[in-house]
Amino acid sequence: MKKFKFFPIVKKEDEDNLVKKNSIEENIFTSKNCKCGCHCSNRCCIGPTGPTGATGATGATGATGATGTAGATGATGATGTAGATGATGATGATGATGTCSCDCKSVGELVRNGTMEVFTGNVPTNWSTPDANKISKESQQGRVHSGDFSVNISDRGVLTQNIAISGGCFFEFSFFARGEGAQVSVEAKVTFFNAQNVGTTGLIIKVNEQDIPNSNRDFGYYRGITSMAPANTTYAEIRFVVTANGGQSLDLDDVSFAHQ
Ligand SMILES: [Ca+2]
Repeated sequence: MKKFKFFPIVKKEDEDNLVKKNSIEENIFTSKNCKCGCHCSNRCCIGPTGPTGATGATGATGATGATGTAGATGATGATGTAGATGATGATGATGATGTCSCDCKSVGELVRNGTMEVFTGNVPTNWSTPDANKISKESQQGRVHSGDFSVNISDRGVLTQNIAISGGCFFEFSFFARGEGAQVSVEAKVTFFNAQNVGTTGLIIKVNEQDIPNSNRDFGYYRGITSMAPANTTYAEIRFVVTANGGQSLDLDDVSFAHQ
């Protein structure tokens, strides 16, 4: 019986790999045992150095360095032109209510004992006279305007009162009077005085004889407004001067002086 020898089947791909493997092993073998210029010319190991390759790409930018020291301050420049005026601001809030410091503000009645209700001797308290014999307290019915008393002033009798005031104001002056007889006249005068006692007339109310009521329970009411007291006024004087004939006289009551 004929014998058959079996050979392994080798694929084409395996043959190529085998050739490649042998070639690599051959080169390795050659590199270990040969040097260029030796007798194994057909198996020389390494060829000459090739040309330098192209320059590689530029690397990434490095980190920023530290900030340097500040330079010296430069010279001041010229002043620029003024800008346009700005718009007006909003109106501010209303301030607190002020207090009146007006010296002419009324403080009420300024005459002391103008009602002639209090007397010191023959003279009403707070009033003055150069001759007390011409002044007397009157209490008869029909001869008193109000209260219990009036003051009686005989011929050439004078009755005054000084009242401290400030200048620059107007004042209202008034009184009630009756004649104890028809031949009685009276001049009532307000004079403003400064610190040097220099006077300025502020008001004169003059009532002639036969013009003053002289019946019982019948008084005349006289009233006037002064001129403005000079700025340097320190006090006002109220002065009554009576002229009467034949023992006649004037009954006076309820004198008033106040800021107008
Ligand atoms: Ca009286």
